Amino acid sequence: MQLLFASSNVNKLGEIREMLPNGYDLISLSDKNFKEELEETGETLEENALQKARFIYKKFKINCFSDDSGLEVVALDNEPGVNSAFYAGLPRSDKDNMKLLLNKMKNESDRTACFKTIIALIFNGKEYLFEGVLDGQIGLEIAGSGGFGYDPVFIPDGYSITLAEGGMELKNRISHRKKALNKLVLFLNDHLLKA
Ligand code: ITT
Repeated sequence: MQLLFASSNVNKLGEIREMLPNGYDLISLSDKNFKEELEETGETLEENALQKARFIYKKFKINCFSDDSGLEVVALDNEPGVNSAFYAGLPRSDKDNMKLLLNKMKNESDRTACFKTIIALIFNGKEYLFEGVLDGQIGLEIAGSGGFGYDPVFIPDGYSITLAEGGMELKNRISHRKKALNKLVLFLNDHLLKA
């Protein structure tokens, strides 16, 4: 069965393809020759993920899913959330985003935060949401060079190093994205068994 991933991000595509059960053929927006940027105008990760999946489902009429992720910091009322990618404005810069975050957090003792991924799936016309959360703390300074985004300032619960210091092996094992993906794969496996 064909399953369309509403993203052009090749790293995510490769990761998901490796995890999917045999009965699914994962295709991307590039396979459909679709090159436009998908709109994300929602106020929550759920709204954005659904917005992208609905748009793509309407256009191509095949089972599809999309994802949206972000960092939520308790002391900042769950900022940057949906604004994670462009927190410090344009041009998009991970360094500037982290500097802004650390600055806003400089007098905060509660450094609780989490990374969250929402996957929206439209499967045989029905909508499903899968959530993955990684709990942790915002560090006092930027540390490590692995990963991307806010990895150098995020210390997962149970660890004393940032995700950027832990490297891809740690990230792929415990990440929010992996957890949401696991739930999607369980759902798809279940459907293959029932088919
Ligand atoms: P797309 O092209 O697929 O939209 P993206 O980089 O915008 O990729 P997401 O929507 O998944 O990625 O995440 C939005 C932002 O949230 C991302 O740019 C980072 O700043 C932050 N983020 C998400 N997942 C992260 C992770 O695993 N580690 C560090 N930062 C992350």
